[in-house]
Amino acid sequence: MMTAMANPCDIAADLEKYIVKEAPPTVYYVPNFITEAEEEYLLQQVYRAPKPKWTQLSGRRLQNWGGLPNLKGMLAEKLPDWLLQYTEKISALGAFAGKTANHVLVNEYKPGEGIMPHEDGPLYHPTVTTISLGSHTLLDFYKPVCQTQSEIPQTEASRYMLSLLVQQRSLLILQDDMYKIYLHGIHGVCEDILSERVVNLSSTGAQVGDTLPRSTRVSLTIRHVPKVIRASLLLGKK
Ligand SMILES: O=C(O)CCC(=O)C(=O)O
Repeated sequence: MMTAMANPCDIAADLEKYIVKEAPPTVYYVPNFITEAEEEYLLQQVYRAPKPKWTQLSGRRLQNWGGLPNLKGMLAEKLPDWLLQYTEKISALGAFAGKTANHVLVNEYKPGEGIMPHEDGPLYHPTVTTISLGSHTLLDFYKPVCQTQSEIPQTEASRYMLSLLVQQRSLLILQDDMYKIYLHGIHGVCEDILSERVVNLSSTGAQVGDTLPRSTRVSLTIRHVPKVIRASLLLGKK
């Protein structure tokens, strides 16, 4: 896989073996997708970005790379080389149906921070790929609010479906129903207690009942935005 890896394996050839069968279609979970040296390199690059590159939100801060996706089309900006290496590598696995990822969100979560359940929506090719740095997290999945059952209260707890343990240095790929139908979120907690609802434990080395304290986690959310405005069009060139 990555050139610096001690034990390279060709995940493009057998991506299927990384499918999490206990989840609806389709989750690929690849532990140790990058080496510790690559993780350190990526964290260094993230923290070398100038302060204005960060946007502080409630519960996390983020960097946006590649342009701002919107309905009219993203005015694409070239990704820096340190991200290009990885967007190209993941795209070469076929994650974006032959297209190359052109957008990266860098999220930083301190222990106790998280993100509300949400869908990634229609601005992206329906695949999200995530490299995790610095810490694990638990990614929780929820059924959408059922419009035909408005008389029954639908709480977050009643819609909760399953969780994935997403370890540092792993690659997670979500496609199909796991992208299009179900919502995902991260609870703002300082530690995770693993239950049997964490469905990918067999590929993590962790066990039900383990308590995992969180450190600061940085995620690289790598996607393809199909609708792009070329800068040359804006400048009136053909
Ligand atoms: O940090 C993560 O793994 C999830 C990020 C996410 O859901 C998002 O940026 O929309």
